[in-house]
Amino acid sequence: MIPGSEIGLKIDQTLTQDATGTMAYLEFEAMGIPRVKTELSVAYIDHNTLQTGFENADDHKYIQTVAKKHGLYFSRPGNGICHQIHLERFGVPGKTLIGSDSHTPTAGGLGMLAFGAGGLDVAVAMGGGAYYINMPKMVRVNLTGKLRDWVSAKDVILEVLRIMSVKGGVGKIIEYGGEGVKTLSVPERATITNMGAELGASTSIFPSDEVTRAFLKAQGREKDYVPLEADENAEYDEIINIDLSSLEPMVACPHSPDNVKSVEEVGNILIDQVCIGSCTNSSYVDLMKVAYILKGKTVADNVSLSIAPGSKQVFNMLAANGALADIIAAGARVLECACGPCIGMGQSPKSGGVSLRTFNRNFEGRSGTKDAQVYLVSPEVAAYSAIKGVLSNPRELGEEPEIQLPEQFQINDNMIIPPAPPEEAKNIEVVRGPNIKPFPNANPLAERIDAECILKVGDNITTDHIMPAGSKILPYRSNIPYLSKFCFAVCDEQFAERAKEKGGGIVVGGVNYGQGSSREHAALVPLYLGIKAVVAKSFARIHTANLINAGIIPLTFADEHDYDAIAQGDQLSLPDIKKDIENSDTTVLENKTTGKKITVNINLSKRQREIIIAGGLLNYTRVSK
Ligand code: MIC
Ligand code: SF4
Repeated sequence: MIPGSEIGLKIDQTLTQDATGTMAYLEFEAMGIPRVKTELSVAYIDHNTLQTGFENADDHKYIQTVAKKHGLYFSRPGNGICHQIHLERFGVPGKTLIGSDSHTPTAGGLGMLAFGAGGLDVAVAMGGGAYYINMPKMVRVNLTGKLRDWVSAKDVILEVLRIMSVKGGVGKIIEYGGEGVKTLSVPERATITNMGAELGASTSIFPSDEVTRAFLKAQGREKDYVPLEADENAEYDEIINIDLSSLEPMVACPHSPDNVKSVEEVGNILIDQVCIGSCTNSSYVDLMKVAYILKGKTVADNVSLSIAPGSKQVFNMLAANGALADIIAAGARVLECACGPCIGMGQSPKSGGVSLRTFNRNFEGRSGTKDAQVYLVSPEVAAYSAIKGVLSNPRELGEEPEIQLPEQFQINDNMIIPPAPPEEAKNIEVVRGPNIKPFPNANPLAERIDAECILKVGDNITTDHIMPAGSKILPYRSNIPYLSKFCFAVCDEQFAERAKEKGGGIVVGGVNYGQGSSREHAALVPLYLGIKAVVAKSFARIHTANLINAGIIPLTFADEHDYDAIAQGDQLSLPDIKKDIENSDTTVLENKTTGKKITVNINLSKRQREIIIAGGLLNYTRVSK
């Protein structure tokens, strides 16, 4: 386990959501394995719940039937967001989990070792194969003290983002420890591990302690409890100290989760919209606090407030104890338990609108309105600002009431359908609607690559830039040809047409290329458009794996200044690429337009090299079978 070297992990549990799940199950089916080999696999429906045509409903049916046939639990639409439900009903301390969603590390709040991955990696894990990552470095975040009134877990992770930035966690696991940990409940810990994804971290994890036991007990799952903590003499590559009692309400300003300031610093800016929900901040206690703040008040005239509870359990409990009535009376627009506005499924702000959201990402255009100004805040800041009409500091509310986790959550798993027993499974027919199209095939690597620099982009390009989501595009997640029309549209509307006309090319990027979501579509669509390689200053973890799985070569500049030696439209060549992928750590990239020869690094393990040479993971799996 040497930091930076590739390691394979045995995976105990997997999860998928519907926007990435359809592709993951098509890939799983292509492997020809009859039943999942994990201890537990769950297929959730939570992203594509806005059904404005047959497409999403077709995908839901496909996933439901595939799950039943192949041994997976199926969480029906309406049951809630995958990460929230997994925490409540399935997560087990000490087990490994991978999910086809970048926020899978949410389960680290329970002491699980949980990673976001591309769909194909999840398919391989369902088939019993190992999950490969580069051995991360370890960062310890020591928490001391206790949060003051109206300061919350969201403010803790925003502070970590302020300190480390959206690329500060790349290649690292963030482990939380210290006396302050005891003061945070499991859902609060989960808010923090959830947004470790925004640090670019491999994952984040909390110890499993008495607080964990109490949570599992309240979920009727005390038997799943095991105590886990770091060894006393554990060594870390980096240590960060945070005194919880020194924190104040924070806000991540447009358009990056690490553009963090205090609410006081930003001041009382006028707002148009407030959205509360998402896998980051939609737990029972979060929404009880929101209900308390809204009780007896009215949402300001200039504000539209939407609230999506994280799960049916949360929603039901708010309904049963009357808190939902306070939320409705205040004028909130209550949405179903799903990702909703977080992934641009409805509630796009007005032109240039200012939106406060309790979510985890405020990338440009993600809300569905290109020029919207999205700020990320805690539920407390969101609710208080919604009634004030301007960004406001909830500490003005005075003393915070004690709102505790219940001793017993309301347990009703009637929206989770178990798999069919093996003998029945054979007869189940998988239902495939017309929206399901075959995925693109990569070809084995050629001796050399000659291609144009078809696009040059800057730093921190997200997968939302490469393959946007939102209500108009997401329904086509199983239709790569259709999706390709929107590839890189946020950066360059002509990109898709140009790539088609020229038969593809090479993309040049800056640092942290491909941060954000785990969507493998951000690799499969460029593959479909003929992209052969991406040359960048550095890459985000999950996207690198997805590129390799798709057979697209990720290369990094040996000297970052050479980024300036390539312009969009230049003719490029990698004359020795195959030979060098086979046995070198560098290769030469010739810029034929300028004549300059540039050294680029090949940071790939032996296994990854074989995958690229075979033309992607599916081809590699077929060949190695
Ligand atoms: C997201 O938050 O961007 C998503 C939508 O949940 C993605 C997955 C996807 O693109 O389907 C993620 O975070 O992995
Ligand atoms: Fe859903 Fe948003 Fe969480 Fe992604 S970040 S899983 S879209 S709630």
